[in-house]
Amino acid sequence: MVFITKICYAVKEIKIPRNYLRSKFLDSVRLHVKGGTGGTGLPKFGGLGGQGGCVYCVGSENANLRHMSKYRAKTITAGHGEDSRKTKIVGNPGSDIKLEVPLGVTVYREDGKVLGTIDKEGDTVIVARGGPGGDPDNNFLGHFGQIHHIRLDLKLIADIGLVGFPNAGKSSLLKAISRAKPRIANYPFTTIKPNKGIIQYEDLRQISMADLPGLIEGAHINIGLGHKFLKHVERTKLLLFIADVEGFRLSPRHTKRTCLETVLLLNKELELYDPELLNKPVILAINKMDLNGAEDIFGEVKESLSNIHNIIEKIPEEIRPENLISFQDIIGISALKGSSVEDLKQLLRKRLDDLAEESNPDIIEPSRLLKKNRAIVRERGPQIT
Ligand SMILES: Nc1nc2c(ncn2[C@@H]2O[C@H](COP(=O)(O)OP(=O)(O)OP(=O)(O)O)[C@@H](O)[C@H]2O)c(=O)[nH]1
Ligand SMILES: [Mg+2]
Repeated sequence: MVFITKICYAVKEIKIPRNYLRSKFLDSVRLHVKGGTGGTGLPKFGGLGGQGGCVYCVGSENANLRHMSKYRAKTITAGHGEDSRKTKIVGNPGSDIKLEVPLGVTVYREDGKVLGTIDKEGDTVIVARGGPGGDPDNNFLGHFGQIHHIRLDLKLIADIGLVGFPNAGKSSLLKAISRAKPRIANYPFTTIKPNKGIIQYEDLRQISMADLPGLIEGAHINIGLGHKFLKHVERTKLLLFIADVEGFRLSPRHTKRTCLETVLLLNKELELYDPELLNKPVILAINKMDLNGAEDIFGEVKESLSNIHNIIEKIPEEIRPENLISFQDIIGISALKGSSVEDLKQLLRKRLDDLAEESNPDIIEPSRLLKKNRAIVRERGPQIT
């Protein structure tokens, strides 16, 4: 009896994860792949076995890692090479398998070696080679193909990454600035998976922006959603910090953090995740400027940040970052009312254009460009032979 009661209590204690926290977003998948075996040759007639098929990953705009989950706990095997026969002396090669994967995927092998990255549509990485077919070099015996466990790790490719505490208004800004329709609500962790929106300008220029789940104090020790999603800002060109002008308080049990403190904490969390991230250009947008007294707080925060090296000693150690970010711009906005959102939109474009110019200094002279283009057209165009 005691035993049964114990079991009942044990069942009660198992925590069932809340449904809404079970995100459908997948950013890492492990697969088992195998190249096809080469066909056997025919020594009597010098016949060659067909080469085994290979397994490739190919970049595709419409693919998503969820599609890959059907391959879990299975081995993806390419076709085997055909054996050489009296009636067909050279065996056919085995069929290849092309796995469509989303853009932004890095392919790792089990030993951690990077097999390749997929950034553009059609980018291809070979993940398991087929075995060679039987020929005189291998005594006409076909070989096995490669077998690997591979990991597909997705990092969103976006121009701008939104970083901020929960409830700061990241999703509201994405909604105001692009045509994306993220969920917005007045409680922390409304966003539980990264979203991407496209900002379109009048001249049809497009810039992509990634909205990430909120980051909180202690994310490096896995508090909140932790650092799990920060890898998605690694491949962005520019970071946009969003801070609530009124600061943040997770619950009455937690310390209230002012706007300036949240900015410093974001700086610290990014530094603890990867100090390299601090080398990216960062713009700070202070949101909810429509609230009472926001102008005064904005002025104070701006003043403190311009003078931060002098006051950093007075800041408590638990929120003090070692390397301070120097913000390219500090702007006050109201994502809800739309004020200054247009200014921010233009500013983001300008900063990205400046970055593109910096990283692409050799501008080709127009006459040389014409020559180069003509040569390309000649190579590819119709030719009379
Ligand atoms: N007054 C005011 N409220 C705003 C503004 N921007 C957003 N809010 C409100 O702030 C709350 C949180 O907004 P979200 O856009 O969901 O915030 P978030 O940063 O995406 O939050 P998480 O997804 O939880 O990390 C919502 O109730 C919004 O209506 C603003 O400019 N002014
Ligand atoms: Mg959100």
